[in-house]
Amino acid sequence: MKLITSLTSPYGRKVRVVLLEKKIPFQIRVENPWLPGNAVTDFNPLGKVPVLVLEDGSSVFDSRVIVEYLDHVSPVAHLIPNEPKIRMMVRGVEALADGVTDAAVAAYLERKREADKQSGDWLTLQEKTLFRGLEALAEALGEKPWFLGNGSGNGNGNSMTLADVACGCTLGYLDLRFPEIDWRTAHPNLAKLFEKLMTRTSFQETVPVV
Ligand code: GSF
Repeated sequence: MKLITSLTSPYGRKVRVVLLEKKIPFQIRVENPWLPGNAVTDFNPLGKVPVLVLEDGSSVFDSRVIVEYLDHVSPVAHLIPNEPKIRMMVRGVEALADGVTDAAVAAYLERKREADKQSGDWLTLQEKTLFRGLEALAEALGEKPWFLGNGSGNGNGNSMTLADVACGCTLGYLDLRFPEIDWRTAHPNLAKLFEKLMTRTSFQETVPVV
C-alpha cells in the first residue's frame, strides 16, 4: 500500500506511526496539499492528506478511517480495543487530539496570511479551542502512564493505544508550529507521555520534516 502525505502532517504522522507499530509495509509518496499542481485531488476529492492507496487502486481517507482499517487488517499490536466502552474512550481521545490539531492547523494557516488579512477574532477562537483541548487531554490522562493506563488496555500486554498515538502526534505538531506554547510546563503529565512515545522507533522515524 502507498501512503500519500506531507512530512509535516500530524494526521499523516498518526497513520505512519500506526503502520510502523503494526509492522505493515508501505511506500510513501510525499505531496504538499497546499502547493499548486499537487496530485492529492487525484486520490481524494477533498484535496487533503493523508490518503492511503490500496493494492487494488482504491483510496482511503481521512486518517481516522485509515487507522481503523489498518488496525483490522493486521493483528499485530492492536491499537483500538474491541470492548465498546473502552473503544469509545480511545476514539474519543483521538477525536479530542485531532480537534486540537485542527485548531492548531487553522491558527497556523491564518498566521501565514498577510498581517492585514488576518482575523484576530478567528485566531483567538482557535487558540481558545487549542488550550481547552490540551487541558481536556491532560485531564483524561491524569497520572496514568497511558490513556488506558493500567494494563487492561488492548489485551496484548502493551497499554499504548491509538489515544496515546494521536495525542503524541498533536503534541509533536505543537512543537513544530507553535514552539512558543509551553505545554510541557502547563501539563507535565503530557510531557511525560510524549517523552515515552519519543523513545519508540515509530515516533522517532516520523518526526516532522519541514
Ligand atoms: C484532516 C486532514 C487535513 O486537514 C484527517 O485526515 O484526519 N480530518 C482529516 N490535512 C491537511 C494537511 S495537514 O494540516 O495535516 C490538508 O491536507 N489540508 C489541505 C486542505 O486543502 O485543507
